[in-house]
Amino acid sequence: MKHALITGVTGQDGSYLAEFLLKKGYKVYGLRRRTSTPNFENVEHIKNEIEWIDGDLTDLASLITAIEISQPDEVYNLAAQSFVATSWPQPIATGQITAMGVTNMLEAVRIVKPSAKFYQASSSEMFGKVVETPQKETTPFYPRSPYGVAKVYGHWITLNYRESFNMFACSGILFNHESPRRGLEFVTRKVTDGVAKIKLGLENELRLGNLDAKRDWGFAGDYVKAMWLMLQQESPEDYVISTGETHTVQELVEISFERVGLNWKDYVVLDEKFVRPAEVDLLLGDCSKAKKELGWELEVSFKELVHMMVDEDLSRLSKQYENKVK
Ligand code: NDP
Ligand code: GDR
Repeated sequence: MKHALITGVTGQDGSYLAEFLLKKGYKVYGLRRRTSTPNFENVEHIKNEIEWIDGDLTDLASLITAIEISQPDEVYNLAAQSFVATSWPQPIATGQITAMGVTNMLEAVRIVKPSAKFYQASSSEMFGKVVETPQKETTPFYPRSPYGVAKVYGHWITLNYRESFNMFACSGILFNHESPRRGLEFVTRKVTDGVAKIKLGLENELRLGNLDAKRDWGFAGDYVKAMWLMLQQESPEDYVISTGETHTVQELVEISFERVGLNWKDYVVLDEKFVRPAEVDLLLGDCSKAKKELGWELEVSFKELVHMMVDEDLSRLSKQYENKVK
C-alpha cells in the first residue's frame, strides 16, 4: 500500500486529492493545523479514512515528525495562504507560509525520506503581468502580489532541491480551478453563493471589484488528477495545467445569474473595496505539454462548472432555509 502525505488537506484541492488517492488504495495522511473552530466541511465524509497529523508549514519540527510518522512515497504540498487579496494586508505571514513553508517541507523530506516524490502547488499567479499568451512552462514570471512573489520562491526552491539533491520534486503550475468546495471569498464561489442567496430572497445585491479581469477557470476535481500523474512519471518535471480558455469575471456573473433566471445588472454593485492594488489582467494557459506527456484531459467545461456551483449553492441554502422555517 502506497503512503501519501497531503498538506492543506482541509482545503478545496486537498479534499479532492484525498478522495482520489483513497479510491486508488493509498494510505492517506493529512497534515492539519490547529484551528479554534472546526473546519472539516470539505473532508467530513472521509474524515475517518484519513490518518491525521498535527503540524504547521511554519514549524519545521512538526513537518519532520509528519514525515517520520507517515513514511510517505508521495508528498503533496498544497498548504498555503492562498487568497491573493489577503497577501497585501498580510505579506509577511504569506511569505512565511507560502514561500518559506515550501523550504521547510522540502527540508523535512530531504532529512527524513529523500526518496519520497514531492509535488509543489505552483500557480499561474506567478505569470502576473502579461508577458506572453498563452502562458506556458517557459513563459517568464512577473508576479503582481505578495502571494505571487511567494509562489515564485516556492517554485524555484522546488526546482533547486531537484537539481541540488537529485530529489523527485516537481511543480504543477495550475491555473484557477474551482468547485462547490471553493472558499467563499474567491470570486467564483462569492458569485454563485451570492446568486443563490439573491434567488432565495436572502440578499438583494452582490458587491464585486474588477469585472474585466480574465481567468482560465477549470474544475478542481479534474486538476488533482494531474498532480498525481506528475508523480507517476519516470522523471520529475514541471507542467502547466489549464483549460486553454479565458473568460471575464463579467461572463462568470452573467452565466450565474442566467442559471436562476435573473438579470445580473439588477443586482451587481461595483465596490472599490474589492479592487486590488495591482491586478493580473489576463490568464490563459497552454497545457499541451501535460496533455502530451501525462495524457491529462479535462472533463468539465467552464459553463458546466458554473452551473454545478450555482446548483449546489442553491440546494445547500434551500435546505438550511427550510430547516430554519421548520
Ligand atoms: P485552500 O485555501 O482551499 O486550502 C489551503 C489549505 O492550506 C487549507 O487546508 C489550510 O488549512 C492550509 N494551510 C494554510 N496555512 C497553513 C499552515 N501554516 N500550515 C498548514 N496548513 C496550512 O487552497 P486550494 O485548495 O484552492 O489550493 C491548494 C494549493 O494550490 C494552494 O497552495 C494554492 O495556493 C495553490 N493553487 C491553487 C489554485 C486554485 O485555483 N485553487 C491555483 C494554483 C495554485 P486551514 O483549513 O487550517 O486554513
Ligand atoms: P485569484 O482568484 O486571485 O485569481 O487567485 P480570485 O477568485 O480571488 O480572483 C479572480 C479575479 O476576480 C477579480 N474579482 C474579485 N475577486 C474576489 N475574490 N472578490 C471580488 O469581489 C472580486 N471582484 C473581482 C479579482 O480581482 C481577480 O482578478 C486564485 C487563488 O486560488 C490562488 O491561490 C491561485 O494561485 C490562483 O487562483 C491561480
